[in-house]
Amino acid sequence: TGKPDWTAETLAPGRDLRVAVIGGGLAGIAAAYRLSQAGLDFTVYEKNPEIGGVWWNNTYPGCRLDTPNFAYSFSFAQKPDWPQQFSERSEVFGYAKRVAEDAGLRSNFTFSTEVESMRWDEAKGGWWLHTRGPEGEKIEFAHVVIPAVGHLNRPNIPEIPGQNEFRGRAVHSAEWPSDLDLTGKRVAVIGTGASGFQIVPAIADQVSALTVFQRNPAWMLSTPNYQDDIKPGMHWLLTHVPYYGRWFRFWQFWIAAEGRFPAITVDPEWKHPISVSELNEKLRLGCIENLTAQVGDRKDLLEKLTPAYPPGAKRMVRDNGAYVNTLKKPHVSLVSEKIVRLTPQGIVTADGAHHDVDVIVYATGFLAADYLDPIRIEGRGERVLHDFWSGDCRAYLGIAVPSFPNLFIIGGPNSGLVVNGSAIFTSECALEYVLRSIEYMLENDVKSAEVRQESYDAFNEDVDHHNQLRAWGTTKVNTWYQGRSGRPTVTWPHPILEYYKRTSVFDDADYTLSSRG
Ligand code: N01
Repeated sequence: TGKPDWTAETLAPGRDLRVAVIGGGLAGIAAAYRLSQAGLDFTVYEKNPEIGGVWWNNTYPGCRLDTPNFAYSFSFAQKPDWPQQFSERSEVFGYAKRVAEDAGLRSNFTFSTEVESMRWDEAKGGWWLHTRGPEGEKIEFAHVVIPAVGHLNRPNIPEIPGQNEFRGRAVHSAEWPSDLDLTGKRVAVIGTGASGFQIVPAIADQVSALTVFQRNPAWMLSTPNYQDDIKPGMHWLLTHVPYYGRWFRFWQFWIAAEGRFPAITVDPEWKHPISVSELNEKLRLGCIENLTAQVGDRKDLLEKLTPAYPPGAKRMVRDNGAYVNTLKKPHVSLVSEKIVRLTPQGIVTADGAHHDVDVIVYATGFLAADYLDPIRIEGRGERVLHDFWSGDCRAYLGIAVPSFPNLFIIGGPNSGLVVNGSAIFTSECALEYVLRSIEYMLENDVKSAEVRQESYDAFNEDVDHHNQLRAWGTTKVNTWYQGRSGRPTVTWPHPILEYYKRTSVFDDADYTLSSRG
């Protein structure tokens, strides 16, 4: 992806084309960067009081990247001096903030402002946005809207009987209170995905007792060096050798991440109760070997921590050994019994045990299935996006939806590299496509562009078919990348390069276009 070789003024002098971006996380910052390079008039609406999205929200102890930094950073703002391969939250947040500030983009952001609803206006060829911010409700107009809200922005707190009776403090991982002091407390962590996995070792030494409630274990991807400094000499190479950073990024995408792709691909001839192919089995056995070495004589842990689904069926966690070491500590216990209810003093599990706790940490993930909720989006013919999707979000290239003209999503449905890549990369690819769409609209005096149903259907058929050929498509296991029907709604099922290729061309044959004249 790169700087647009056009500006709004050169293509359509004097044309009023306003763009609204929803979300000021990393995808929103990338959008702001490119829109500003193209000289477009735009506003980014951000519900938080600060830039950064998930990196602003998530301040829980131990929060860090689980995708290598050089891949998880903007192509246009490469940073040669990441202190670690998998940086801590403050480092990533600081980077995002600096990129926006150095490019002078802050003034384009409207903070603490939520877009509550949007309605398409056929006559004007654009969207009315109802926003709520510090100055109350406002109605604003944009010709093009770019939602960049991500999938993981609304905490999921499961309903558990007796929840309101619990007298201690209960917090969600993504809403960590700055005044929460866990010193000497008995703490429960519910959930063992990426967040729980990072929180457990980070708080263990502070608390008097730690009980980890696991429903399904996550496969652990051995990453022994994620807390170490980057290898000696690396900073020098990145700073002094021309294009070394680009080469290194390429290596991380196409060799390290893409290299994992065959191991998550289903072999229809392969018959095994858990794994989906020979390479997947190799990966599974490698993970088990690593786990076996870590648990030592704690065979009870080996049994509890070994997943009964293939690796890659849901996101694997980055493991530097700290999690299992923590579980082995005398004041830490791992409970795999089902939680049945809460009491004023703690948690009751299916075996009848009562676990007394002072604090419950819900590391229970996000409401990802209702993508773009709670924004009510009413398109052409009064079609409402969430009714149209019914919990199964879809979009052509993850970007465009029939009946919703001039609405271009980045980081949208089925564009995510959740097992083998970086969300920033696919967001930048989608953004490149959106910029090409706007370029086309300006060049051809287009008022509205609505993706054709046939292109949308063909795209969805293709992703649905190919998702079934991946470990996450064939396995019935809970993940945040399924819609309500169990259909994978987040994952891009092809190699990384394929998304880059498909988003590098805007084909007007995919759209119904109306002109301004
Ligand atoms: O959420 P999750 P997360 N009772 O949905 C359990 C990104 N991320 O916040 O597996 C008991 O993965 C649930 O159990 P099960 C990353 O992409 C990145 O951890 O469904 N347990 C699971 O264990 C990640 O994939 C970083 O059976 C319940 C856990 O809660 C995504 O965010 C760091 C339950 C939820 O796991 C989400 O991660 C953190 C219930 N009723 C997160 N309901 C980086 O480092 C749910 N669970 C970049």
